[in-house]
Amino acid sequence: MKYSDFRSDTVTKPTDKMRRAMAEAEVGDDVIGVDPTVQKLETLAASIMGKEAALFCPSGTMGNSIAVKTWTHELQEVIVEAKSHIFNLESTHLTFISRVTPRPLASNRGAMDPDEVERAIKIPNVHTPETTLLCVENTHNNWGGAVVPLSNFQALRRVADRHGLRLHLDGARIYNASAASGVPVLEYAKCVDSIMFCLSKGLSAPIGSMLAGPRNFIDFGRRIRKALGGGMRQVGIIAAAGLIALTEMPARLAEDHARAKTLARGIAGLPGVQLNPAEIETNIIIFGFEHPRFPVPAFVAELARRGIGVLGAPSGAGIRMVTHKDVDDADVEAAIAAFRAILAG
Ligand code: TLP
Repeated sequence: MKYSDFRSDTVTKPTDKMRRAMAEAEVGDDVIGVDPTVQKLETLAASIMGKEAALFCPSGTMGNSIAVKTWTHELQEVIVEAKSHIFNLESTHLTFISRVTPRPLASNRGAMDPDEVERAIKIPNVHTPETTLLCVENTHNNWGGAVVPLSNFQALRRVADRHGLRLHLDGARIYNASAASGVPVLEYAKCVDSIMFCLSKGLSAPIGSMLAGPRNFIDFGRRIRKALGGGMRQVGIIAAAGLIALTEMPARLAEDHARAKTLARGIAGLPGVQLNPAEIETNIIIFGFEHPRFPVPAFVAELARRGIGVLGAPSGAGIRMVTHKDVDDADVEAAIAAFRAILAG
């Protein structure tokens, strides 16, 4: 039986072209700074994002951790969005690595209210931490792949400038945001001091994320990456796939978004499924699921038994499904059929 894997776009396998490029990559010791393929990737990423420099990181998590560590120091506070990856899955890293306090703020589908952000900025005194960094996420994973509008970035930039805050973008899926909105990635990147984006999700590279920003930020970030154990040697072998991810894969993301819409329309309205297909903007579908016969884990297991991989949503009461290069129209049809067979029975 075929397994249709909707658990995440992180499951994408490298393309044949990536594998060939990996086999043939020119490499050197990147810790010494002599891997030509990594240098090519870092230069390209920096220029696409309009930043002075970029750093190849083993994961998005490490890219975000380096950014927070580099922009802050202890006794400081970071404003984060309440459902963001940085807050929900990385706040222990913020406290462990950077020793800063995350201050979560609610949002409208990932877009924080600039006035609320302004009110949350602390005037430092002997009692309180100083607010020095604001983090945003686009697309917003936990808000079901919602696209945060460029106008929100511009408004947050003005707030950050008024108060001397740095602005960091967790743009793990910034190319999905761009594909859905038509806004070039550079326009989002222009509004922020630093951006992390992943090559290993919808763009299908096997490993790797980029962190881009000012030269001195990246120089210090390179030291932090080494301190965290992320200094990698002949890693051009991985960067070679990243180059293809960056140059060739963004163009196909609209296909994933169209499939997510088809999938959402196909399962919305089935017993237990709480989903408004109109809210699906990109490749992530998160929906509430409540069914008298199937608690979420039982339903997830039943789908898996029928060859459909999904994950329980981070909130616990729902389910997440993600479309990507390695699921096609037949996988979407199979998923819809499995949902119908289980729930309509
Ligand atoms: N997201 C993963 C899981 O961690 C949930 C996924 O399957 O979606 N920022 C955002 C917005 C992310 O979604 C992720 C990973 C990261 C950062 C971390 O990237 P990695 O997994 O490369 O450390």
